[in-house]
Amino acid sequence: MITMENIIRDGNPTLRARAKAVTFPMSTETKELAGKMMEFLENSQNPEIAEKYKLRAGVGLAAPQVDVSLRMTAVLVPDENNAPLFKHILVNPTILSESVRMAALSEGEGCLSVDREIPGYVPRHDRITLRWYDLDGNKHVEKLRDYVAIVCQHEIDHLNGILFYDHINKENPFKTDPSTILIG
Ligand code: NB4
Ligand code: NI
Repeated sequence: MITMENIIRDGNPTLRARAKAVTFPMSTETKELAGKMMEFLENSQNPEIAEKYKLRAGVGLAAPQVDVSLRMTAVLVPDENNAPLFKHILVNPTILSESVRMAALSEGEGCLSVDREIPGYVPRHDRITLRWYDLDGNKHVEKLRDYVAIVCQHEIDHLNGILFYDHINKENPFKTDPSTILIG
């Protein structure tokens, strides 16, 4: 299983690299990695398991965070009843279109690869149209909004070597333009 020891931290050059596209058919090894990434998210959201293995809670995990420079990420966003609202392995995700309207999490963002807390709003597109492939190579296109859209943008940033704090306003971390909506 993936634990915090398998997650690389800010300073490791893999986190700043542009990850390579996954080619199809996917290897058994890469499919197994995808399964383990999703298992990590499930474990991290289970209070008993998270406590036992000292896992930080996560709603997303990108392959570069486990030092595999491939364009693949797991996303597990639960609803209020802890039922999966968005649960997908995104392979070669691409944002096809994005809203002009921006959104940011009111609590800011944290990253499993960044050990310190960095305060500030992270402006992202409020709505995106996302294309991705699943493990079998089937194409998916979905319109995503608000929280789910923000999580997917954080994960896609990892595939491009970008970390959340790159987006925070250096002079005034909590400054956003008036059209940015706050979520959560
Ligand atoms: C990715 C997120 C950071 C901001 C927003 C949030 C948590 C992460 C990083 C956007 C994407 C991981 C991947 C949380 C969390 C709310 C939902 C459900 C029940 C606990 C869980 C806690 F843990 N970020 N952590 N950070 N990353 N919400 N929640 N809750 O997930 O670095 O690149 O279980
Ligand atoms: Ni992250």
